[in-house]
Amino acid sequence: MVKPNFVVIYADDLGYGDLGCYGSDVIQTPHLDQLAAQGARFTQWYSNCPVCSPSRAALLTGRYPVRTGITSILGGRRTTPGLPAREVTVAKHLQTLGYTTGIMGKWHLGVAPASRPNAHGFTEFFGFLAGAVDYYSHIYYYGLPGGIDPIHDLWHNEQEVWWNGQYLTELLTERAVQFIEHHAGQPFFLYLPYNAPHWPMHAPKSYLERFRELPAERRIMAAMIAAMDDGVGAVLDALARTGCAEDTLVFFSSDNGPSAEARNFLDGQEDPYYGGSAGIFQGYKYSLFEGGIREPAILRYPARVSAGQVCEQVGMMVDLYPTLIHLAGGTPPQDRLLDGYDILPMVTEGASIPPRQIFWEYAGQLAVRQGNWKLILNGRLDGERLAPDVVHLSDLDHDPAERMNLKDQYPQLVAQLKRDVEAWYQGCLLHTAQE
Ligand SMILES: [Ca+2]
Repeated sequence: MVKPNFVVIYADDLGYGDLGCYGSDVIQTPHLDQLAAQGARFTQWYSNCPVCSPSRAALLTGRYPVRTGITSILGGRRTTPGLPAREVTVAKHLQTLGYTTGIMGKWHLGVAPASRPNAHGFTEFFGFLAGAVDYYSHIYYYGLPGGIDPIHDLWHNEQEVWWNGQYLTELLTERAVQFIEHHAGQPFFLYLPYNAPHWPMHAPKSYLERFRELPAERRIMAAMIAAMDDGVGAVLDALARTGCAEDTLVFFSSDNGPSAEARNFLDGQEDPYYGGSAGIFQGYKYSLFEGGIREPAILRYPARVSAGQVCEQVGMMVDLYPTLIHLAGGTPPQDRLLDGYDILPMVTEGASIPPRQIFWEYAGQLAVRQGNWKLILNGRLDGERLAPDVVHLSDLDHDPAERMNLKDQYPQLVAQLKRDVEAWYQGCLLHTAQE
C-alpha cells in the first residue's frame, strides 16, 4: 500500500466559532469549508491545553503536556530551553519510517539550539521559534513581565534569514507549497503551524478591505483568518497539482481558543478583546471551559475517508500521533506512554474508540471529561478572570456551553471525578519523574 503523506495545519488562537463551516456568519473561509466538505469535520475535538506551547507539545509527542515537561508558555530568548531531548516527536518517528519532514511556521517549543525543530525530527524548518512575531518584521517584541529587548526570529533550519516586509502568513504558505512541490512522490510530513490569528493583529490592506463592514476588532480577525484560509487553498492546490491529494491526509485544527488579551487591540485600549469567537462556548485562551480548548478540527483523506462527514465523537490532539504512525506502517513506541488512540476508524467506518476520561491541567486548573460529564476545578474564564465557582460540573449533552453548575445535584460524581483528575495529575508527575 502507498504510504500516505501528512499535512497538519495548526492555527493559533483560532476560536471554535470563527470558520464558515463552524457557523461564522461574517468570516468567510471557503477553502477550509471545502476541506471539511471533502472529508470529516469534528464537533467535539479538543486541544490538550488552552495555551500555545503545551498544546503543541501534546500534538507532536502524543502525550499529555505534563508528561513532556512543557506546561506553560515558553519565552523567546535565544537561550530559552524547550522540549526535552528525551521526547520523541511524531516527525522524528516518521523519519524512521522513511518520511521527509518539514515544519513551516511557529515552533514555540524552545529557542536554545538543542530544542529546535531540526533537533526534534524535522528535516526542514522555516519559521520562528518564539511565541509570536510581528507579521512584517518577524521580530519578537513580547517579553515576560519587565520586557526583553526585541529579538529577530526567522530561520531556515539553523540559519537566521531576513524577509523584512513580507507578510508572515503568505511567506509560510509559499514555503509550504515549495515543500510539497519538492517532496511530492516520496512520503512526506508537512507541519504548517500558522501564527494566524494570534496577535499582533496584522493583515494586508487587501484582506482588510474584504471585511469593510465589520467593527474594527472583528475586521482584523476576519482579515487574518481569510489570509490563512487562502494559504490553505494554495496548499490544497499544490497537493492537487502534484497528484498527491488522494493519498494525503490533511488535518486542520487550532492550539487553543480565542484570546481576550488586551494586547490584541491596535489602538491602545486596555480592556479585554472580544474579536475572536468560540461560538456558543464560554471561556477564552487560558481557560479549561470549552471556549479555551474545544477547537475546529477537519480531516481530509480522499483515499480512505468519505466526504461530507460530521463526526460528533470526542477526539483530541494527542490522538494524531498514533493515527499517523499507524497509517505510516509503524507501531506505537513501547518505551514511553502515549495518551491517544488511532482515530481513523471513527471516520472510515464510524467506529467508536473505547470510552475514556480526558484530562487537562493548566496553571492551577484541573479538568476531566467522562462521557457527557465535565468537571473543572479552579476554573478560569481567561488569563485575567477566574470562574465564579471553584468546582464546576457540567452535563455537556444538555448544556454544552457549561452555563449550569450541577455540582450540588451530583456530589458523588463530583467526588469521583475530583479524585480521578487529581490522581491522574499526581500519577503523571510521578511517572514522568521515573521515565
Ligand atoms: Ca495559541
